[in-house]
Amino acid sequence: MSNLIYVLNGPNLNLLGTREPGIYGDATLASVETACRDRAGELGFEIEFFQSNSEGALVDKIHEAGQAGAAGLIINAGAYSHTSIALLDAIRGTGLPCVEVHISNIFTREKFRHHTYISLVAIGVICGLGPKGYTLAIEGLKDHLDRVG
Ligand code: CA2
Repeated sequence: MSNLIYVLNGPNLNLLGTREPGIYGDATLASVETACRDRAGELGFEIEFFQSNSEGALVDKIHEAGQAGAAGLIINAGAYSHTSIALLDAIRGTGLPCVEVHISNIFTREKFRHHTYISLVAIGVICGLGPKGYTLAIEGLKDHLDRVG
């Protein structure tokens, strides 16, 4: 089985650590990437880490993960989580196990954040635990792969 996990980030997450620390904390996306690589390495995985503000670029990256035969996907699609049937279809099309991550607790925020399309195909959803959610997602994905392959 592949040891490659794709960690994908959607719009505005490149701004992490620069604004709105009350909601998203002060970690930068670069520090999230480092934490993901470190934890994945400890568990025997490699990471392809990607951020885009463009929905189409995220769809293309999901296709790439499928074609690469990745072990799985971790995705924080940002606001596209709440709007994008295209991302839902792309993830479903890969057949890869996917863990959805949100830094903030989307259920204590505006009602329009309470629904996500990606949760319809995710094996699990982590939200509200800050950037720690990404490394927890790696652990959850590994447990899933150990159980069901
Ligand atoms: O909590 C999350 O991780 C979100 O996916 C973040 C998205 C938001 O639209 C989702 O509802 C929940 C927004 C990301 C914006 O990130 C920023 C970080 C710092 C400064 C400004 C934006």
